[in-house]
Amino acid sequence: MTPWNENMRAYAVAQPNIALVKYWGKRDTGINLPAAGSLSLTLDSLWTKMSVEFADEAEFDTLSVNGVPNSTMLERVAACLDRLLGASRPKATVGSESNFPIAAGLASSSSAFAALVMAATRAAGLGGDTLSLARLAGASSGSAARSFYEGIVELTAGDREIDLHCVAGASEWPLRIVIAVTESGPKATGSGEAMIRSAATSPFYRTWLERQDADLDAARTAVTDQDFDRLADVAERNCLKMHSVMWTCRPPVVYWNGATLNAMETVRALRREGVPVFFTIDAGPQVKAVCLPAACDKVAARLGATEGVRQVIVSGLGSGARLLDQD
Ligand code: 2P0
Repeated sequence: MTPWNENMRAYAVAQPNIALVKYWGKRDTGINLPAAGSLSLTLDSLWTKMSVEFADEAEFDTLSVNGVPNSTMLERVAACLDRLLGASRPKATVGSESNFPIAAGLASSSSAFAALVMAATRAAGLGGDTLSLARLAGASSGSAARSFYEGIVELTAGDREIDLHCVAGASEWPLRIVIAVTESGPKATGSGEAMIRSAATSPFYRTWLERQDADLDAARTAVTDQDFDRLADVAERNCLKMHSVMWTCRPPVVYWNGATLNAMETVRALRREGVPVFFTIDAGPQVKAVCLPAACDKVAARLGATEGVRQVIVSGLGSGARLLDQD
């Protein structure tokens, strides 16, 4: 029996994270174990808040996203709660609120599942240190595990489980992230499905995985040395390698649009001018430019003026998932 929280409800917040060395591929789809490690930045200006309330008398789980009932994500949310508490758990009313577009390549599943696991385990009165909670969240969304930690985070993938640690705290190397939003609608192919397709059909997948440890070592060293140029080189290359794997799938997975290329070219032009900035792109068409704080205003202005860019969101590095007061 779980020692349920007195009122069986809790409230939590988590920030999404953006990977510089990407997670793309699973060692075990059953337990959602990544095939290789990754390194990410936890953001501070984007957030997902999640309220979870269990009720013995409730007949169904319900999910609302920004106040609107959502059936698309309900199955994944319910499966996450079953994994945490068993299928005979009481049904839950789950409410999610985010200040950014979901399922659009802005890492919404990382913050959503981190906040969900944080709130649900507390509502159920379960304990757990940060690493245990991160592992539980990772079983539902691989990237969510990283959102339990602040700043610059490394995830290593063992044969049976993941490990995580903070490589640099949010204030230790205060990088800025400028997100160029080129499209805010949901993507056509989910990243989980695209990863499985990559493993099954891309001729580059095996090579991609073989070189992940070397990229992870290079990125970790660049962070600990605060060597921006080395981090820029490894991150851009790692991103382009991941997209090469996607593009060579059958059928191909191409998340970019014309404005994605325009925004990449803006970042390249800034770099040629000596501005410390580099790009990364996830499973979506948005371009994330990472820069040193002094360059942030210039990067935001130039990306904002790039053809096809609809919105620019600026963020620093943020904290790991945490509980909020109920009211
Ligand atoms: C990352 N992505 O490292 C990579 C880069 C997308 C592109 O982690 O299948 O939605 O649920 O474990 O958590 C996508 O993450 O994937 C992702 P699942 P998830 O950020």
